[in-house]
Amino acid sequence: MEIKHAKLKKWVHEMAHLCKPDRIVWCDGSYEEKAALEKEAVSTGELIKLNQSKLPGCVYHRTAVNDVARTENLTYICTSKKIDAGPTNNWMTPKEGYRKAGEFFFGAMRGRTMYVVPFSMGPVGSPFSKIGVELTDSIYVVLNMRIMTRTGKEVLEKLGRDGEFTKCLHSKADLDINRRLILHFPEDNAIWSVGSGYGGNVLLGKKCLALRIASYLAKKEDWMAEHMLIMGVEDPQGHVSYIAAAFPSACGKTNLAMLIPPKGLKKKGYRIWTVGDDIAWMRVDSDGSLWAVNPEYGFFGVAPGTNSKTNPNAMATIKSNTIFTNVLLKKDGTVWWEGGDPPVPKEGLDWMGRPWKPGGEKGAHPNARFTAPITQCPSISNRLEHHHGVPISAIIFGGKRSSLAPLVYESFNWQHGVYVGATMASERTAAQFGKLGEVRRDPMAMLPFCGYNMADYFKHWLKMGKKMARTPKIFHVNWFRLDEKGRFLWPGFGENLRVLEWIIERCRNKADAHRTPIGYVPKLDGLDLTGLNLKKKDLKELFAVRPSEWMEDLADQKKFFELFGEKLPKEIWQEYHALKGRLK
Ligand code: GTP
Ligand code: SPV
Ligand code: MN
Repeated sequence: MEIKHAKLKKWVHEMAHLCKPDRIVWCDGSYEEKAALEKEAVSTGELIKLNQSKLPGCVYHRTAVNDVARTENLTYICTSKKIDAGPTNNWMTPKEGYRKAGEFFFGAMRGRTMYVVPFSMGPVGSPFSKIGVELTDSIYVVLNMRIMTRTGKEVLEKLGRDGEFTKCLHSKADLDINRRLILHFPEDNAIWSVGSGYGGNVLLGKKCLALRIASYLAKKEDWMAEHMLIMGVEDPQGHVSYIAAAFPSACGKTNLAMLIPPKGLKKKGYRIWTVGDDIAWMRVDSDGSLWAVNPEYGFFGVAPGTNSKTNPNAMATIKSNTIFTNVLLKKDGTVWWEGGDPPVPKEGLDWMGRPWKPGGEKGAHPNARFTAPITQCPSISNRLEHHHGVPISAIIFGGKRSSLAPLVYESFNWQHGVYVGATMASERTAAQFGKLGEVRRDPMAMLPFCGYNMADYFKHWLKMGKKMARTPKIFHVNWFRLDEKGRFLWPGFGENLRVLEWIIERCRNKADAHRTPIGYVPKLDGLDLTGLNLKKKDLKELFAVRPSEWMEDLADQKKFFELFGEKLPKEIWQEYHALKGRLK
């Protein structure tokens, strides 16, 4: 392959000089290349070929035992000034970052191949897409990037002789957690990740580029990069409303994006179209509305809990050409996970490769994942390749809250909605290292993904609202409220469409609501609950807004907001005091 981009060639050469690979391979994205890479990875044990008659094109991978989720404590924003990273990010100067990680990268690819993977986030050639080039010594990463992004020759052609690209360097090195760093250099448009082989740490187009670097670019260039699913809800008249929803990691984005209507609502004629399940890039278009594209091209979804009842579209998507990571490997060369389709296998090898039998430890890691092409999803939207994306009618924030937040509420206006997003909180899941279940503040589900000072990020949200002729309405949902016995009050999954129906009707001024201190909540008979056996008492509890609990939450919000000092926009404090006033 002839490389016309002089800067790219020079950078690849310099990085090879640092990492010292035995050889450099430029990936062209061809089918032959994929087959050869798979063959090599199978020969070294990096991948296991699954049963090709039952799971055609599927392979299996296990990560190192200490490398199963994003390591937020080792993730840094490297800017010249600390204030630009803000109080919620780990920070180093670029100089220190390059030096520290440089030591780990030095010679790390000896005896290995360095693969050069050009990729496009967003359709190749769309004016809203961004190009990156990832250098990696992991075939697993190359194969995942081929699914998660648009890769190959066309991307290099698009880049031309001098196109802008994000420089992404990855080496698994020796997978040592003490020599692991995930560094972002927004001022240089560069990412360095070393010492890990886990998805979010190493598929550099995803969280690192499409959120951390992109959020920084978006602020500069007046657009938004968000941790949001995008879905179309087609109503019985055939009108499709598009929704973008931000939930923290492992809080239900993939599931909502692929929802299948429950019986009662299907009869009415609802249908869901999936645009994206994790990341949204949004701009104000010439019509003054907010438009969104999904920069990714695949799903890197949580396997446990996924089955033909909870998410039939996901199950159909992962029947072929899928990479399974850290799930249970069955005797017949197929896979399973906790909360997967029955029957529970009688035996198998667990995610660490040890013999497994039911009743003991988990067979799959709770953060086990599948990587699957988005084009295989039965509910895929026909707007996927559309360069302008889809117009957004509603933005939804949500988290895992076992109490406090009602099933759904609507903010009073954009500024109040930004405050609702900024005060999001959620219980910690298996998607990141740390104590499970602990409630942490996670504004807009972006706490681990905002590439700059979050106070400036709130300012940016407020500013974007002013740029729009029509702002989407902003809602908050909570599928995870518990009863006194610790059971979910709301059945969730497909039934969530009942809440989406109310949301869309609110956007069209067609549904009634009840004004509470925190926002508009549906009336008790406001949701269509046909076919659901929900007790009146539980429904009341789902919609309950308790001022004393909210006052406690306000105290926690205050502590969080004070981290930002003078930088926090005054509008956020305004909304905080207004809510306090309404609660009294
Ligand atoms: P990331 O890929 O980490 O960003 O996660 P995500 O937000 O896409 O989460 P996902 O849809 O994969 O769901 C994570 C877990 O939440 C799974 O175990 C689901 O079974 C569970 N879940 C999803 N939706 C619901 C729901 O409506 N109710 C309940 N109770 N659980 C849900
Ligand atoms: C998340 O943790 O939010 C994910 C998975 O979507 S990862 O790519 O690992 O970040
Ligand atoms: Mn995510």
